[in-house]
Amino acid sequence: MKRIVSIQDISCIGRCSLTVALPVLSAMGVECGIMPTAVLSAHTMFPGFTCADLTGELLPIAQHWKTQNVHLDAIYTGYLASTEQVETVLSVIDLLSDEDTLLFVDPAMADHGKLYAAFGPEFPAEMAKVVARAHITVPNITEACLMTGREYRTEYDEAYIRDLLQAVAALGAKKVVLTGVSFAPDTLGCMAYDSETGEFFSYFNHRDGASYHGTGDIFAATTLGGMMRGLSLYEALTLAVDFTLETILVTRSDPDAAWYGVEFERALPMLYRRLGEA
Ligand code: PXL
Repeated sequence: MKRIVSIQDISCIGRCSLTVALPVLSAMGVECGIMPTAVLSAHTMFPGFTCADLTGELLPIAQHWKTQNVHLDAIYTGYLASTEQVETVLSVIDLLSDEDTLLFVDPAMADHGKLYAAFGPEFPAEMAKVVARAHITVPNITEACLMTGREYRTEYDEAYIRDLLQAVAALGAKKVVLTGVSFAPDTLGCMAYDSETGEFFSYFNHRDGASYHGTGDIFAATTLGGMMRGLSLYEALTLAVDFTLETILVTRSDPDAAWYGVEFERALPMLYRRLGEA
């Protein structure tokens, strides 16, 4: 079984980051170790959230694993707690990566044109240092714009998305996937760019009107899980778009979903089914 470690926060309530990555990757048949970057009472959309930054724990955890020869097939970074934490995370990546460790980076820090509450304007340039190392990175359009200095637009064409993909690749990432891309009112999906082959790829499914918190984390975990199970990036992205939509469709009637996240638990059987067919 493949073993990965996910470096992101524990938000104690409000499905996101590790409370999404762990169950999704487990359901996909991938061992998911964790390295919590912070413990928050709830994700940062909840007013008054508490946050204990765990920067001081990260290197000791990594050093211990090193003494135990822990092998990681992938390192998956998500929400990081602070600007100061980024250098530590880079050291952890250096310490724990072998030549065959996939570095998968979700620069989870912003959406809908705005940084999340915990971050100041200096943060995107720091996060760009992690993205620079990535074999695969999965920013949304806001995150890509903040890291590349491009203008954030809600109306755009394919040329705008291609330029953004190449701008993120120019930071150093080998394969870039932009999430939340939509060229028509009733479709939503992703567009990807492989800087080594120069190829672009996109996949779209039906767009549900509502937008929910934590779906970017579901998309990221599913993409990585698919790849760890032997799918190509393109097959994994197709599964991730379809599964993310499914989590939204099963959630429609839940009035709490805007805060507590989508009821992805009810959609997990789709992952078993689809991986069984792969
Ligand atoms: O889903 C991204 C995310 C992860 N972790 C925390 C967050 C958010 C988005 O707001 O606040 C703590």
